[in-house]
Amino acid sequence: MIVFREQRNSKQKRGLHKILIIALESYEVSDFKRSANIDRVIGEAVMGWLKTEGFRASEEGATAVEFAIIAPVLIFVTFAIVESGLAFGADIVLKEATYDAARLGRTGFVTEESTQDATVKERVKSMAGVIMDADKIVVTSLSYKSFDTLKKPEPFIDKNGNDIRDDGENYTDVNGNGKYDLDQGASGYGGTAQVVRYTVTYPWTFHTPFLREIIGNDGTIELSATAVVQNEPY
Ligand SMILES: [Ca+2]
Ligand SMILES: [Ca+2]
Repeated sequence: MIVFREQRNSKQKRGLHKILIIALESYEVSDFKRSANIDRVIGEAVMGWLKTEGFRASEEGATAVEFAIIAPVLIFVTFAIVESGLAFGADIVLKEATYDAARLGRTGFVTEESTQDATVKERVKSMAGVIMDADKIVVTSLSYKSFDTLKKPEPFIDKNGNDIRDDGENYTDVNGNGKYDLDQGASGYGGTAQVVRYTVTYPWTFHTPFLREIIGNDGTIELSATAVVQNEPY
């Protein structure tokens, strides 16, 4: 637990506050899209502050050293909080975009001189693109004849009675892709009154170094959203 002692000059607190503001101001949402270097942003903010007022006026060497140790920790914790908040926000935005695109998809609406695929994807990307890189958003959809068959495997004749489909056992190629599938959904947006499951994913990347260490995978997590709708009888 890090606590500033009250009797100490409040200059340190003001200094930290100033560094945080400088760093946060220069570290905008758009930086996440460009994979900005957070080390550089914080480094420049600290150096900028030290140059202007820093410790030049401070005569308490020990306090200065103490502050120099604590400041980076507090700054990184602050960035971790900001980054986590942005990731949660992005997750909510992605879910909203997915629901909205699914609602659009169920009407069969197609933008003039476009396709349904392009229309649906454009809706997701225009909504979620405000906080993430639209080019990295992946939209997939699978259609089913009814809710009963949602995510169900293609039916097969279980000759040897082991409850799994073995090579050579006959099956019904529901989605017509020429092979047996554990999910019988057909790629696309389905026909009239069919059930369609929309899935949207995004590789969200954290930039704070110690957060990246904790998360692993180069600081990238997959945000995912799904929506299931039944097409209108168009
Ligand atoms: Ca079998
Ligand atoms: Ca199949």
